[in-house]
Amino acid sequence: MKRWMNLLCAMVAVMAGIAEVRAQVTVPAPCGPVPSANQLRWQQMKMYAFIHYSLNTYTDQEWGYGDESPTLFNPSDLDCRQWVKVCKQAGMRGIILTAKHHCGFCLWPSAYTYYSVKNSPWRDGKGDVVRELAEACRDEGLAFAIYLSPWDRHHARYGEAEYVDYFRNQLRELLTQYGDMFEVWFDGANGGDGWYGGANETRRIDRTTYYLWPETYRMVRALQPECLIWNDGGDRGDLRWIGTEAGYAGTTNWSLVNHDGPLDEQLLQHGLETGDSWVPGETNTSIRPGWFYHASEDGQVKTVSQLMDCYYKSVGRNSTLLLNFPVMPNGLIHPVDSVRGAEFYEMVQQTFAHDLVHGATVTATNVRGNDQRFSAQNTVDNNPETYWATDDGVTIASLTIDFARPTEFNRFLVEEYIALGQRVRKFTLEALVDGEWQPLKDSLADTDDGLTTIGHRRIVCFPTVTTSRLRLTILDSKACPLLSRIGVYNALAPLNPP
Ligand code: FUL
Repeated sequence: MKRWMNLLCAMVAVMAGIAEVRAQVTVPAPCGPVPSANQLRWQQMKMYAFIHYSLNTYTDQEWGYGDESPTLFNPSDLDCRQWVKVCKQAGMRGIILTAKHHCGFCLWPSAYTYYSVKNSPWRDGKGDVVRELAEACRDEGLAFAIYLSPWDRHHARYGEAEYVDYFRNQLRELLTQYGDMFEVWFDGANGGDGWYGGANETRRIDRTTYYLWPETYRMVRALQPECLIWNDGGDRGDLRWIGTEAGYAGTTNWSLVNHDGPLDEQLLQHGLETGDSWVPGETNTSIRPGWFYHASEDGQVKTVSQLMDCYYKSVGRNSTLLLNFPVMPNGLIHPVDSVRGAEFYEMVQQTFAHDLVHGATVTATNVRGNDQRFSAQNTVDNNPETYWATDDGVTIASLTIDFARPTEFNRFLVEEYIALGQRVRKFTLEALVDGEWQPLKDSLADTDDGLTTIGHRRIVCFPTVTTSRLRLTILDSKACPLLSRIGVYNALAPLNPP
C-alpha cells in the first residue's frame, strides 16, 4: 500500500512539474517596432485600385498645367458602378480616387474653388464624382480612399501660407462629407512650373516644411481615426512608396524605416532592418503605361502574366498592390482593362485554390516550450491568430512538411505573425529529391542573396518539383521566428518570360 502511495505521490509531483513548466511558457515578446491596428487591417487588403481621372483625361495629358478649362469635363456615360464592378472583378478590395491631381481640378464641388465639376457641363454642374464613387463602393462592399495632390498648378497662392489653408480645407471637406476612408494619398511630385492663376512661372517649395504636415496629420487622425496616411513628399506617414512605379518591391523588404532622414530608392524598395518605425511599403503601378487614359495606349494594357508578375513581386514580397485603372473620356473604364483585370484575378484564385499542405503533416525542430499553443501545425490551421514559435534564443529552426506521397508544386507561401514584429532575415527551402535535400531558389529574385525577409507574406516561385517532403529552414532571425501560415501550390501558368 505504501509503495502505491509513494508511486501516486511521485506521479502527482511529475504532473505538477509539467503544469508548472507549461505555465512558464510565455507568449513571445514583441520584437522591434510593431504595426498599428490600422496598418494590420490595411495589410490584409492586399490589393486595391487607383483610379486616375481628371481634366487630363480630356486633354490627353499626364500632368495638366492648371489652365485647362473646367468645361472640358463632360463625360457622356460616367458610371462609378462600372468602375467598382471592374475593380471588384479584378480582386481589388478598395479604390483610391484622384479627387484632385496636380492640375488642381476637383472632382467634387469644393466650396473653396470654382475649379471643379460644378463649373463643368457634366450633370449641369450638379455632379460629384467623389460622392458617386464613395456610394458605389459602399454599396458593393469596397473600401474608399482619396488621392489629394498637395501640388496645385492652378492655384494662384501656391507657395504661400494661404494655399496650405486651402489644401487643408479641401482635405477637411473630403474627410467629413464622404464617409470612411481607408487611406489618404499625398503625392510626392511637388512644385515646379504651372499656371498659378496666370503667373505662368516656376515655384519651388520645401516639401518637408511647407505643408505643415504635423498639423494636417492631426486633423486626419481626429476626423478619420482609422485612415492611413501615405506621403511620399514630406513627413513620414503610415505607409511608404516602394520607390518605383513599375510594380515591384524588393526581394528583401522590411516594413521598417527610420522616422527621420531621407528615403532613397534603396530604402524605399527594401526598408531598413534596423528602422525605428513600422512603415510598410505599398507598390503602385498602372495597368497601362500612363496613369491617365490615352487612346494611343489601348494596345499596351498589361497582360495577365505581367499582372501576375506584379502580384508575386508586391503581395508576394511583403507589400500591397495598388493597381491603377484609368477612366476614358466617356466616363467608363475601357473593356480591355476590365477583362484583363478579371482574367488576372481568376488566375490568382486558380493558382492559390488548392493548398497542398492540407492533409500534410508539419513538424518542427523546436517548438516553444514544447507547448501545443506554438506547434508547427498552427501554420496550416487556417487561423491567422495562431503561429509556430521557437524558444527564445532559438533563431535557427526547420519546419518539415510531409505530404506522405510524391507531390508536384512550384509555389511556396509563408507568413510571419507580424503583430509581434518582423523578424526573419534569411531562410531556405529544400525538397527531398532522390534522398537528398535540394535547394529551391526564387525564380523571380533579382539578386543571388537567397531567400531573405518574409514579413506579412512571402511567395517563392520556382520550377515545378516533385517530392514528398519539403523543408523550410529559418537561418537567421532577429528573435525567435513566429510563422502563422505556410502554403504550397502548383500553378499551371508559367511565369512571365524575362
Ligand atoms: C505620381 C504623379 O506625378 C503621377 O501623375 C501619378 O499620380 C502617380 C500615382 O504619382 O507621383
